[in-house]
Amino acid sequence: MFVDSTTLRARFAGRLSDLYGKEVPAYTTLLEVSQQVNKRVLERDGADAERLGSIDRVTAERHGAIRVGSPAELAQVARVFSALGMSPTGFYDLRDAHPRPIPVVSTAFRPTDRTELAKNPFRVFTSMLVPEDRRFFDADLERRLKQFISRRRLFDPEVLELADRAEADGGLQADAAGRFLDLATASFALSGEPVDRAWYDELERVSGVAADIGGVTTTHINHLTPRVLDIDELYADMQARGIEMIDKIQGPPRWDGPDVLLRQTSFRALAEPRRYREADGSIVDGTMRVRFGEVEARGIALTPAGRDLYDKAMADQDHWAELMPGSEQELHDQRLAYFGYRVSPARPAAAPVPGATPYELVAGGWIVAEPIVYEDFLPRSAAGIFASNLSEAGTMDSDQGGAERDLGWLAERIGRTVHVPEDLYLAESTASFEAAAEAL
Ligand code: OOG
Ligand code: NI
Repeated sequence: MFVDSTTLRARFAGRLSDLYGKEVPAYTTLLEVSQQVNKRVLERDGADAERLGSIDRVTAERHGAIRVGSPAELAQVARVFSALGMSPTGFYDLRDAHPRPIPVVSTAFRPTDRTELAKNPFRVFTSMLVPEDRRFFDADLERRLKQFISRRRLFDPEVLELADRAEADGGLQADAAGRFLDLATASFALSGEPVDRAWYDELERVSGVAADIGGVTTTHINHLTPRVLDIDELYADMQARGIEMIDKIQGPPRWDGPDVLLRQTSFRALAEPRRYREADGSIVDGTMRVRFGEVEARGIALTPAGRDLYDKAMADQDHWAELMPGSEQELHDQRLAYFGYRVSPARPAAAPVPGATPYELVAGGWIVAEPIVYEDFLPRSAAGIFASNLSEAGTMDSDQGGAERDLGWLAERIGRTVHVPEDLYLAESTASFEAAAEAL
């Protein structure tokens, strides 16, 4: 039997969730609490609860985070995720992030098509170290880091070969699919390989994230994040269960208006057992505390104008409710958020004037606007999540030059298109409007 890329993606997300639950037990608690919260919100709000995605989608929804060391490694990650119908989308530069700079640039692998997102929206935030950035790494450390990274192997050649086949054929036959899922999942497990203590510590003095990436010989899933419909309620429930959360929810304050973009929060996972190789060559048991639990609530995707307003309102959170429009209708009419369109069942009998805009057709009652959910990430939130889960401050010399990186650079280095999120939302909005206008 043939297993298509959509099914591969759903199965992979499930496998990873099982793996992470075994490795980080608090994640299983988080899943339980998320599902309870979602059930309560569905009972409380009825159809409104599903306005930004069906309960089936939201229940299965996860994002993972992984970290790699070089463009070559990122290109391999892209092959694996491509087999699952996930493409690199967005570019995030965390190096000038507040409150703490992180020496990585990132993208997210995700499905880009609405129907694929509805079937399974699994996405993976993927960060790549920038050893060339002199603010963090001097020339000698850059050289040693690159050498270390170029010598390791994150993926078995077989998994890459199967991934290429799945990408070319849109899936794999059952046996190959099973093998691919086994190998791909195992690639993201925490390794039992001893960690070179001196090397890890040297990198950790620069940045905990640099050590997590370049101080070990494998990559691993750093966190796996479920989606909840009421993140304030989840936060309170987790605390009531004795799990210590970070001190706030990243993103806009709780309010009565529409949810926009993303709100996230997290807790630090317990230290996990890890073996170390000491300077004298001896192997000792120790622990490492790098992974965590995160949860998120998603809102409407904002246009660039909406994003500017969001940034202003975030900088002045006490006045959030005065700055942000309090209804979806206003977000739509002021072109601050992205909407899809469908023909209104209650439309007037008379046909609209040809060439009418979405705004005119909505105002005249011919079509209805429905919010498009934000499928991406936020540098501000990402930086907050990174920072809140690091123990050491790290060191940075801001007098040194950074290395220029942007979406085009990333695309070229991995040999693939990196999608621009706003382009995808706009294309979706336009296509749904054209289909609705056509149907009228
Ligand atoms: C990624 C942090 C960013 C998010 O949800 O914004 C992130 C990481 O810790 O590797 O996952
Ligand atoms: Ni995350």
